[in-house]
Amino acid sequence: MSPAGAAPGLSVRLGPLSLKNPVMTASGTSGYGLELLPYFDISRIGGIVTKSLSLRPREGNPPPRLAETPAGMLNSIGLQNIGVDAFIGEKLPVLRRHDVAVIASIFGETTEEFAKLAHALDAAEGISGVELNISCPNTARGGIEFGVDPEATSRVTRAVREATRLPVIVKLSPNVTDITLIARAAAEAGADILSLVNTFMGMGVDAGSGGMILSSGSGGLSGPAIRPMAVHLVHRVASTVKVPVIGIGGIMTGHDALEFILAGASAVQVGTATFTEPAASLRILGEIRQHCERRGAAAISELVGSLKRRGGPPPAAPAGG
Ligand code: RRO
Repeated sequence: MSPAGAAPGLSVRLGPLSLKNPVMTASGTSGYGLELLPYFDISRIGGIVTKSLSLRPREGNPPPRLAETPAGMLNSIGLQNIGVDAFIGEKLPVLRRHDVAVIASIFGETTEEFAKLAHALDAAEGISGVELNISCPNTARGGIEFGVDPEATSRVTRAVREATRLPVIVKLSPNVTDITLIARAAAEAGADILSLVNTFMGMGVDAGSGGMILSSGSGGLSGPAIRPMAVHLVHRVASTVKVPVIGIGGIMTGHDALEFILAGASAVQVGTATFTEPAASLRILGEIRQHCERRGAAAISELVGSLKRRGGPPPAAPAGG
């Protein structure tokens, strides 16, 4: 309990990664973080996760590659990005002027490419960690190919672990039969932190024209529509592995963020909300602070995993998917 009137402690520790507060932006939802500067002071949030970076620039998929859905959004961007060298040379020097943890999301088509990316970022000043995107649903090679297979997850995590001293976050896909198998594989191979979930595979059909809505057919579904599924998966993973977990999936309010934190997440990432409200992450941080004050919690860390079963003891890890 906090002494009356004392501000709650919002800093969080995720293994080797310390953040001033638990709210980050999610990869792919605000470019390289600089896009947010016209809207708010990015040094007030816990961290920025960049769009996934590849060794060479990528143009991504042809339009249409974004579509609204009931309570969410489908995307098939196809990993458009400027490439790691341009990020380090052009974006990072500007980001470094802001006191915010920068997490570089990385994407490779092979294990070797992931390791090269991690190595390049290790040498760059101003990076607080790397997030391995082994869960992109929108590419023919790499991405989700790793994230659906415990052995491939293990191989790529180990290779990155050996290539960098930076904290290693592995971002998991929900498009698997048993996410705990992938989570265990990543943790045992040296992941410091797990983040989950990336988007769920989805598809939109325009019944009027009889065509597909996205140029690629299927894409990734995000937004409030996926939140209960994401909270469930975060709870399963946090109950299974010892490494800290970052919760992602349709967080629009502080209350939504608390769902993930009570279910076991030490921090959260805000994604789709940013498309309609660029400063959503900062507002959500304020709402988390108010929630702690109302509950009399001295620190947000007190609430991590504090979920209680209605009328009974705290729940054990559920069996099965
Ligand atoms: O760029 C994308 O299409 C994309 C990526 Br890399 C990802 O990880 N998740 C997603 O929904 N879209």
